Amino acid sequence: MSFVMQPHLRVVDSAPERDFRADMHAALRAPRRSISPKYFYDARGSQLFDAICELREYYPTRTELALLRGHAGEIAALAGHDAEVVEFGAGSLRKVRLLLDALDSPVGYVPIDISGEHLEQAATQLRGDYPGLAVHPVVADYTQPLQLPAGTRKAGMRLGFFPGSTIGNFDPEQALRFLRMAARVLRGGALLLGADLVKDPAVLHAAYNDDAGVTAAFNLNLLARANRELGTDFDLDGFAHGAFYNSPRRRIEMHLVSRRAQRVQLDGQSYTFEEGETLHTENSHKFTVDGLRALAQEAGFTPGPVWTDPNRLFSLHWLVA
Ligand code: AVJ
Repeated sequence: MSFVMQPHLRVVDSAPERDFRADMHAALRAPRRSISPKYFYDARGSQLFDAICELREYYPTRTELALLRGHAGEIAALAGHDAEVVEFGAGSLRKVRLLLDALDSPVGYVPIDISGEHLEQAATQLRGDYPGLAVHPVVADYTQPLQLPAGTRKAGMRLGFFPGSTIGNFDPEQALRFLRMAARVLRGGALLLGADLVKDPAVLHAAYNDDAGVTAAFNLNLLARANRELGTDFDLDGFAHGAFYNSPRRRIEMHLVSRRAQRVQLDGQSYTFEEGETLHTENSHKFTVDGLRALAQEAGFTPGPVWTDPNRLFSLHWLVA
């Protein structure tokens, strides 16, 4: 590719950086532009996401934490002793700590994440706090077919953990593919899955259009990251945060909306944006309890207990693999 030849560019030879560059080219070339939300999560983006989780308007994190706390005993009973926890994405340590604290002598923790740096940090912290726990991080993209290290000796069930409604970032077909893969690697065990629920669109709208503008900053950080890592020249003032509920498709869509006609350069190529043209940065699908259970069943799980909060904002599913 031509960009390798450009001496003014800092070329970091890592798979994630190459993917970001290739995916940004593909996004900018396409007539309807979209890029994976996985690129939100550089160091700055992860910080902003943590700030989102604290927002008054953003109910998913605190609701799910309350469900985990409130049903820790039932979850522990279902998991039995000596479980090995496999987390898809090394997300917030807070959630997995709650789970590990609830479980009866968990023997292993296998976090899977595309960011090796993020994984190492998570692993080091957990090793310090859970001396008896075998922590085996796996650097991988869990949207791709996956091999896990052989189960820990004397382990009980393999318990998958996929909190935060991250499953909502997938299209329905991708979600099915992910769940099929999860059912395969967890066979004989179970998956504990968090899924955000369909609800009053005004509540959803507020959660992705917070008054403090943190979600807007999170969305725009994608362009700032591209400028830092890929050498693009996105004008951050030239784009606006756009988030709306697409009700037929039951999803929040986030876009970066061009405020005017403009050009962006990447690796010597110039791309134009018309006023109002967007780069689609995220889908966040919402589920019904029955819809999620049907999807899991289609993927090879046997749906078990479901826990929801009194306002039915969020759901936590026990799915037998
Ligand atoms: C981490 C994907 C579940 O979709 O709600 C938060 C990410 N985007 N605010 C979500 C997000 C905007 C979040 N997930």
